Amino acid sequence: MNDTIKSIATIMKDLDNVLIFPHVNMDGDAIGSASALCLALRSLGKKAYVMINEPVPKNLDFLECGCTTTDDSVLDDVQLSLMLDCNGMNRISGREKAWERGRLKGCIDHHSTKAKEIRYDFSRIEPKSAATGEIVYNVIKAMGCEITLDIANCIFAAITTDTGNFQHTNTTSRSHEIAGHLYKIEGFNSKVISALIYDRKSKNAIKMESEVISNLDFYADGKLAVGKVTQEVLRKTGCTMDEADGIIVRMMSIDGVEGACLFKETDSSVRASLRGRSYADMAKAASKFGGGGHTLAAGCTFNGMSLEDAEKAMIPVLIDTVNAR
Ligand SMILES: [Mn+2]
Repeated sequence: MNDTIKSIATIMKDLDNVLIFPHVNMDGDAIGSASALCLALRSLGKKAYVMINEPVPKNLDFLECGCTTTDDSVLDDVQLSLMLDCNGMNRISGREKAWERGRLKGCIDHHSTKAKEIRYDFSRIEPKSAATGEIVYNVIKAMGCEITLDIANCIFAAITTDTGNFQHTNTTSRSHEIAGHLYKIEGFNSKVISALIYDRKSKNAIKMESEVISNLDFYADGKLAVGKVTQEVLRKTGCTMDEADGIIVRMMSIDGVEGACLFKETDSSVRASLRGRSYADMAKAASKFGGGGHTLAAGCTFNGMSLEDAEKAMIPVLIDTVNAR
């Protein structure tokens, strides 16, 4: 059962020391909504931090707003550990110790695949919200906080990234309404934020994108596109894996593609990012391999598996997924 925005706001207003946990491989919604909430809590005189254990991707660095920390012992007493834009322990891996410090555990998320291993003292999961940033915006308003320019930038970044610039089918009138409110904040400029997020790719990243795109495999009469970011591609182009983020968007822009899968090879695992266009249930496909996400945007990780084996396991499932109609 979901707690109401109002009751969550009331609980949060009563707490002084809060740690916020965005998910691993953080995206604009994870770090944007985490920093927005952190800034709002600080504006109420509370101590709050966004607990991370990996660098914030370069194109999202402006969303840190002085909120992030990697220090497990940053607060003496943690009254609340709050999971944001995710709801299971595997999504905050490497930060379990810090998570356990919270006397209360809370969760604000919009992913429909629910983890059951945590007993939250309060939680709100809205699968119909395009971004966790939308829910966080409402919590911030319910706490009576002013939407500062920094908070507005964070919320806008959260919504624009999770809706693919308001193009994905998860976009609702509320996404636009909240964005509309942000335009009224003095100094707010959506173009500036979009340019920071989308227009700071390195030349090498563009080279990597070309390399991956020119080697795509197609299945199911072109309905499924599969790409690979191998360690070799990274070496050859001098890129890091976080620079591969936009490639799947390009794959989805190909005419006739209903589903896309981008494999990302690391030393010890293979991560599959999945996207669907209209009917392909990618969350279901990902869940077959212990992953999850949204219907049209999901992912899973193959631990200790070669890229070849991951492909062998995944592609038949994806062919069925794009043919399921
Ligand atoms: Mn999200």
